[in-house]
Amino acid sequence: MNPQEEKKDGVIAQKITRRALLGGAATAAVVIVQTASGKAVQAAIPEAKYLEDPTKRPGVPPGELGTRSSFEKPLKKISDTSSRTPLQDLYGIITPSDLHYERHHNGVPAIDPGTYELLIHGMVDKPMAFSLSDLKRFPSVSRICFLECSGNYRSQANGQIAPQEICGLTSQSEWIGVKLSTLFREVGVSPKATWFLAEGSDAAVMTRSVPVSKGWEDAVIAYAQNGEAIRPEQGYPARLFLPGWEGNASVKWLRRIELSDAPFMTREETSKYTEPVRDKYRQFSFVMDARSIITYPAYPAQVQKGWIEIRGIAWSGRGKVLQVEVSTDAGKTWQQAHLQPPILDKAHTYFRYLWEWKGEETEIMSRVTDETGYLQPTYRQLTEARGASGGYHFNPITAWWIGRDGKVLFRST
Ligand SMILES: Nc1nc2c(c(=O)[nH]1)N[C@H]1C(S)=C(S)[C@@H](COP(=O)(O)O)O[C@H]1N2
Ligand SMILES: [Mo]
Repeated sequence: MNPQEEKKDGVIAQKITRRALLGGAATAAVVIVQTASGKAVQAAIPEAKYLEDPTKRPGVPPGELGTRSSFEKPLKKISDTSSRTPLQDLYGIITPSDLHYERHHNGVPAIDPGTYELLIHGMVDKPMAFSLSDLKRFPSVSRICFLECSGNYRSQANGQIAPQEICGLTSQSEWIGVKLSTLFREVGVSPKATWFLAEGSDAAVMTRSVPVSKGWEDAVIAYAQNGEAIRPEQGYPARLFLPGWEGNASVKWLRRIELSDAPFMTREETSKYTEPVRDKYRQFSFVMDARSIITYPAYPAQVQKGWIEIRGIAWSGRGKVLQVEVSTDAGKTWQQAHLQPPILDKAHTYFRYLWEWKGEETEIMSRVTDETGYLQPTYRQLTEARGASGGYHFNPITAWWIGRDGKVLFRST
């Protein structure tokens, strides 16, 4: 093919200029192309790639299930009771359902949707059992929210640790279901009821006490996730979903809700899911504090000198993200990052900050402020306030160290 012909084709011509401007592979030919403003410029084109004829290789026909490109291999990182979302491989705010983190206290049960029932009883006028199709007959609601385990922190001296390992126990989906308040009205919850027990039907029979006020406010009984039935790993056929609250209380494979006037003091809220604050233990600390992390550049990425778009996610269990600041000088100065819409309530929000790296050794980090004015703390502030490092609800600013060779490593503080 004669490259000169291509100057007639606006679309291809633009691709050539972009490629040439970005200075990719070795170039063997030059073509005159028109820029968007109509100016004629000379652009070099990488010959071999450009001249290949795709009509000689018919593509794969459509299939019943789509596939991920074989060049892309994002994987969850598995430990025995959880698996973590590869945050460093993702874009935007929705976690592909098959990459949603998982945390099971005793495995994923197999539940038949045909015989599934959710019982609501206790301090109610009329105890009722809802089948899955009963739940689906009520008006539905959609929430795009993060779900985060309160144990979502890992610190290691080793710098070869990716965002996934530091905080991959957070993921985001569109959750569809019925508002719990709708079911509360249906059964006639007593005005004296202040807590409810949520019980799962997994082998762990996970139970948590939740304030009734959360049920009236925004709790959802979710049966769908990102356009399809909720996945077995996420609680098929239905789970409790509590926007902004620690993942543990969003009981999966939900089979029973019991209304009461006191918390139930289950194992998950006495021996677990409480955290040290000085010499005391904090219990029922449901809300997830604001947090952010740079997901690019981050280990295992390696960067080159020039312009780099720093990217990451920020979120808060208390509402919307108000601002994200980025530091490229180890926290000495902070610059405002751009928040990429949509900026949703209790949701991962994507942020970007354009930075020219000149090759110096440095540390980059992000910090979020949520709409309540809460500012993400440093590791030191957290450990000073708590009298302990790590534990549940640990959301420190995360730094990435960049070496002169462009290697990016986790900077443990
Ligand atoms: N029934 C039941 N619900 C459960 C759990 C469980 O083991 N069993 N794990 C909890 C914990 S600790 C978390 S962090 C979230 C994880 O939800 P996911 O696996 O959909 O990410 O579910 C919670 N709900
Ligand atoms: Mo969790």
